[in-house]
Amino acid sequence: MTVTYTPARPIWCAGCGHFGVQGAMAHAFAALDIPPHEIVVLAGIGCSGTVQNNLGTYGYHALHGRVLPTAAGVHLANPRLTVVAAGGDGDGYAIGMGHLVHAFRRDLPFVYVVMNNGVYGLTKGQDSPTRHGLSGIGGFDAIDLGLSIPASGFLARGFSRHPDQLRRLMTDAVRYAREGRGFAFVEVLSPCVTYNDTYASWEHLVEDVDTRQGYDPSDRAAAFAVTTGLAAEGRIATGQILLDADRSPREETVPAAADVDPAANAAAYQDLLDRYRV
Ligand SMILES: Cc1ncc(C[n+]2csc(CCOP(=O)(O)OP(=O)(O)O)c2C)c(N)n1
Ligand code: SF4
Ligand SMILES: [Mg+2]
Repeated sequence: MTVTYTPARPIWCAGCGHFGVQGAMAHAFAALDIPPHEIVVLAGIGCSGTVQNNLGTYGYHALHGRVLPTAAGVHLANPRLTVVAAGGDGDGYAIGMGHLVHAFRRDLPFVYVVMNNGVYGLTKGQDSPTRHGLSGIGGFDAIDLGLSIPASGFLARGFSRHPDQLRRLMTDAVRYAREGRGFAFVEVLSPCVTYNDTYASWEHLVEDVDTRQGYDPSDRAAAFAVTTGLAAEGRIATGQILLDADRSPREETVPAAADVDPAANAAAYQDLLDRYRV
């Protein structure tokens, strides 16, 4: 089956890193030959929060910071869908931060892509939780948070300037979630050329752990030592940082078909309506 994904007209500034993220998503969907009607891309609020408009899949624009619970709801309502949540560092790590802890902990099988540019691009460049110092990054690190939660099984970081690496990571993430293995988290260093142009500085700071001799992404403690060690040198780990490749699909997270059948749940639904109407 040949599937083509034709973007609409993105509203981003020329050179914005988010173009690379969109390209990697479209590449992953095509490489895995997923029919567009089986994919839902949800996004939060921000420049990053418009990516779903540019893909020929189902799309949903969530409330600011609430893309993760919304994506979880989509997955639970129809586990056969491939669900990709996306958003910015402001959306995901500031107002939406609490949900990220539960997404790692709960480990539902969908993808979450965070476009990290160190700023709130849409509202003209205020600092996000990840921004620190002149390098434009070095504050909060979501990969380290993910490593600290034992339920996490897929943690990766790419860079919009390195499209081959990003396409590979995105494809692996979508495959992992589509196979029902668990939550696949991909952070993308995605520079904001207008308010925090970090293409050049990040180019010198990133190190792809996949090219490190002996790096084992199934070793959580070693991964943590590498990411924090690089951070202590002011550098940024990219690549497949954690992968629990043996994790099999977790059937217990998928509700039985009857659970999402509106007819079977009509009485409970009516009860909910009655309770919240007053
Ligand atoms: C409830 C609420 N609070 C604040 C805002 C203002 N606001 C819009 S986008 C945004 C942050 C965007 O930053 P980020 O998620 O990093 O996306 P980027 O634009 O950098 O891609 C904020 C604070 C809002 N829209 N809604
Ligand atoms: S303001 Fe920044 S994040 Fe927003 S579209 Fe422009 S370059 Fe991208
Ligand atoms: Mg941002």
